[in-house]
Amino acid sequence: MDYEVIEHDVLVIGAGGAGLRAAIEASSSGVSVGLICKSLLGKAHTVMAEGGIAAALANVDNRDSWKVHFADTMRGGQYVNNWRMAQLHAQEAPARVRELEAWGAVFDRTKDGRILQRNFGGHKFPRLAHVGDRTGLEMIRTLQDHGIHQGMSVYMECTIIKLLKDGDRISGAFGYYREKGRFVVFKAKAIVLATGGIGKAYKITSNSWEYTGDGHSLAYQAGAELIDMEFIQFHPTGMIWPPSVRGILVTEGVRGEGGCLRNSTGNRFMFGDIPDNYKHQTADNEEEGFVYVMGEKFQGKDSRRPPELLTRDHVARCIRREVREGRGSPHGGVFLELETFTKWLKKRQPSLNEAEHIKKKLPSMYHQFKELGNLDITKQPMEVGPTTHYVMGGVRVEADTQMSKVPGLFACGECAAGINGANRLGGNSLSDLLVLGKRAGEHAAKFAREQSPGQVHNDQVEESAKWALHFIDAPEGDENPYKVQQDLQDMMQDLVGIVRVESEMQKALDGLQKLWDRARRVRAPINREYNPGWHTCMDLTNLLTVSEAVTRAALERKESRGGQFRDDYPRKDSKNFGKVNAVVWKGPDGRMQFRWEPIPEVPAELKEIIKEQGDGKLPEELA
Ligand code: FUM
Repeated sequence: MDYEVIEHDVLVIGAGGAGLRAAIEASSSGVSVGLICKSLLGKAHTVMAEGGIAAALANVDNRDSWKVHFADTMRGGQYVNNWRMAQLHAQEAPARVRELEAWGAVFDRTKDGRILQRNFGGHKFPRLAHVGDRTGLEMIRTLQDHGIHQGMSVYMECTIIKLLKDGDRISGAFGYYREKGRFVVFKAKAIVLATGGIGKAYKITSNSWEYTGDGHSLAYQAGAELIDMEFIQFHPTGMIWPPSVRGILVTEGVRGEGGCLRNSTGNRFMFGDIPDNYKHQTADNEEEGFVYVMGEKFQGKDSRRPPELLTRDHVARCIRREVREGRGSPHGGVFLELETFTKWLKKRQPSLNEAEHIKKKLPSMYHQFKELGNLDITKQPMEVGPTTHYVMGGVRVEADTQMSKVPGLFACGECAAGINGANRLGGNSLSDLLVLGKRAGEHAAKFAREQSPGQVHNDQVEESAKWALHFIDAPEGDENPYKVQQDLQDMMQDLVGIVRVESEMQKALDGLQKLWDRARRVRAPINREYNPGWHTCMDLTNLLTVSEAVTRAALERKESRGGQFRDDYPRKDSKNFGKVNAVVWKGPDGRMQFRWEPIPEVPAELKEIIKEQGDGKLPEELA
């Protein structure tokens, strides 16, 4: 086989926020770093975290602290999080945000010039540092500008299809350049996976074409374990009309800026759905456009919480219920309007120009709806519905270093798991990727410095190249890769979506077997150049692997918790599932294996923090 060979100490696969932050850290420690982007540098799902970065800077409410952020993250994750990751994240996020600012990120400001923070679902205090509704974009721009001056080499439009190993440890990666289809071998002492999520396994998603679970699947094939794959986050608000833009994100920032959800009768239905653990006192004053739901001691002007800002899993299910029970909007969603809040604001600030205020706070949303939906959000309500946004599950890694069980293989960002437990709070992904991305880069560089290079074995390269080429050359295939992908997306959406039941998931497992068979027969028989059909043939292995992991874990978890809602087990079952993670891995026979693994015990001092922040209850009582 003909292929280029490139050598680095550390190879980072994925160039969104997590990959960039890891690459910056590794580069700045003096090792040679290669950064691989599946598409162009700067095009990453990170930009879809629009509303802000969660960090307890306490600029808007000085009662905030890492302890409150930690407790909120554990509560959001329903106590199946990795406590150590949640602790590191909450403690280190403020420093990472300030560092980003020092590297040139522009943030909206408080009147006295500090970084402004807004409310977001499940965060007790206004905590999201933001730039209008373009925070993820600003983060990528900053990291990219800073990163390219650190001396890393960037390989764009390059896809990795196999991790190479020397015995147990990582020794490199094999892939191809998407344009010409040329093969490339990267030799590396350490690899960081930062490939993002799996949204393209579903029909309705905020994710773009790159998010096919590559890192999850590469790690799984290389012998790492995946955990928590049953927990999928359906963001409550995606666009639903016109059909061509269905799933595109409508930032939670809209609700953070006072947006209200209403059904077809005009009822603000979230008022009727405040779970007991949030409902300490509800100053149910609809006229004022919001309700206090976070408990007396957290009340105050800046900690008002509209019920629309309950956690995403809860809001998404309420929207689904409204639609199913015939109270939806014309195109099958609900309405999200800004008028109630801007009217309320106008009463207090008579000079306010409501339309300009909305355009200033939510510039991208204004343009998105204007251009894609021909709708003016300053005057008309948006139609929104749930969209597959994020997977809490991913590669099982060690909390402090982010290394998986495969020596030299690290993972961070969405493709790693642990920090979010059963459900991620909005804004925590951006701070997670800064905190744990930095740690992954630091420890990958350390690992690389301490190791001599592993061998790249030619038989592994030849086998992968042969596998890749058979989708073009082998005569007997009769399946269209796009059709297989579409059938998978339809099936996952219908049978393993927001609300799940045993019989449907069993059907999905059978369906997955058939899709695996069909995926072996897909072909894209032209040549390697500019052949997206060929790329899809290869993506299918990743998509099917992650879909099987989601389905198997979701079937085993016979309870409802966070991103997993079972209609046949609608309650949390603390006794059986409150202290365990679902683990899948590839067995020696090539089949997916499953086991439950106990979650490490939360240390006493952190239990105390949770108790103090969470109604005097210990995590084991709350899980
Ligand atoms: O709604 C949003 O802006 C998304 C944020 C996130 O997923 O963290």
